[in-house]
Amino acid sequence: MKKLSVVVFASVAVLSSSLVWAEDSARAEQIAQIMQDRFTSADKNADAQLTPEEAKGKMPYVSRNFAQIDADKSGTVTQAEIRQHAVNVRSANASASGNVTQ
Ligand SMILES: [Ca+2]
Repeated sequence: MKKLSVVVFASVAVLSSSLVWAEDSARAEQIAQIMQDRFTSADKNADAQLTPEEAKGKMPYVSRNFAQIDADKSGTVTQAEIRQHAVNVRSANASASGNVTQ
């Protein structure tokens, strides 16, 4: 009987963490979509890269953190660099707060 309640508890724990993950993932998808729309609208010459001038005004966060996001120091940022920057910031914040990320 004790074993059964442990199994039930474990299943509930797994289920709730999956639900939290699904919500996070839906939110992440939404954010990714918004980010992509803003990127596309900022990318005036449609070369899939933003110059500091293109980022200015349209993507203020990218504009402010341009040098940090431009990982390969090419003078432009791509969506991949912005995504990678977001991942880096998120894991840095998680380690700072002591939370464990997935
Ligand atoms: Ca561009």
